[in-house]
Amino acid sequence: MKLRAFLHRLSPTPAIDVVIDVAQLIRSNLNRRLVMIQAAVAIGGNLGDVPATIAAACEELARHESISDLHCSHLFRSTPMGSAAGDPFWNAACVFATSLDPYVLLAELQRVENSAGRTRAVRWGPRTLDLDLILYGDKIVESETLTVPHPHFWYRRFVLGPLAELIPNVVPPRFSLSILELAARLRQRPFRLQIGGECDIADVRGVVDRFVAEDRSKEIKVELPSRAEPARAASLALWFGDSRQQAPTDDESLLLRCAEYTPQVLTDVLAAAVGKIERT
Ligand code: A4P
Ligand code: MG
Repeated sequence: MKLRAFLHRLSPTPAIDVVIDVAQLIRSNLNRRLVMIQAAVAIGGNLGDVPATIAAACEELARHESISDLHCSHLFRSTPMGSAAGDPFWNAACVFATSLDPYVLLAELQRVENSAGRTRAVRWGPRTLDLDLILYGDKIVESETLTVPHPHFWYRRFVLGPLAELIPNVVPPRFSLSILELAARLRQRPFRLQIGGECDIADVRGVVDRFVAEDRSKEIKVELPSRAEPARAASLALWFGDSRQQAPTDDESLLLRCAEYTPQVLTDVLAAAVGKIERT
């Protein structure tokens, strides 16, 4: 205001107001562009020439005017998660600085998915390209259309493996472990799985036994939750049902709240947590 009065004194014409307004608009736009947030994106696909699709997607993102310093991980091969998932997946990750707001960034990721021929007929079905926003700086977003940090990244080897190449020391908001530590925990053997909540434990054990029987090397040790032995020692704690107060751990990053127990939920979570990934 002081500046406006000063300039008016120098040039007492209405045109000076227009000049000042335009200058302020340019300055606020420049300021907005200067706020760059580091975003982390998980990349996956198992339909078509996925390595070529991933390379094209990374190039397209890197060319975006509001994205800079884009780095991509190596490509990984991974065991498919989900009964309808289809063939083994290719997975990767990229990190970049962006001035896009998280919702605009999500729309941009979906535009790139669509341009790679992505269809959405089956949940967790085979796909040409999946781009999930895992982290957006240290921001937490919880809405109908966007949850960041991504709610399921922390128990998925096919997300953590590639991400650990790029940002090993980043500790995601609400977590007490870094990306590298979260990835290392899933490689612990025996894999200590704690289970609790409103489910039939014998039933759950049956599912785990069938899962392990397919590949003995997974060495999964199932434990019941107990206050005496905190879940911090576990590789993963699953809580079926939503009675928060009875949860067996105070470390939310260890605990997956499965709203409803089905053998498929447990099998999918286990496949993501202990399934093989291989860097290519
Ligand atoms: N959405 C909410 N939060 C986010 C976020 N942080 N990032 C919403 C991206 N999207 C987010 O996603 C469904 C909706 O989630 C979006 O409309 C958005 O508003 P989608 O991509 O259309 O559908 P989807 O991919 O089937 O669901 P989702 O939840 O992304 O699936 P997942 O969990 O990624 O699982 N096995 C292996 N080995 N490797 C894989 O990469 N991927 C999947 C897909 C299954 N099995 C896999 C892999
Ligand atoms: Mg997705």
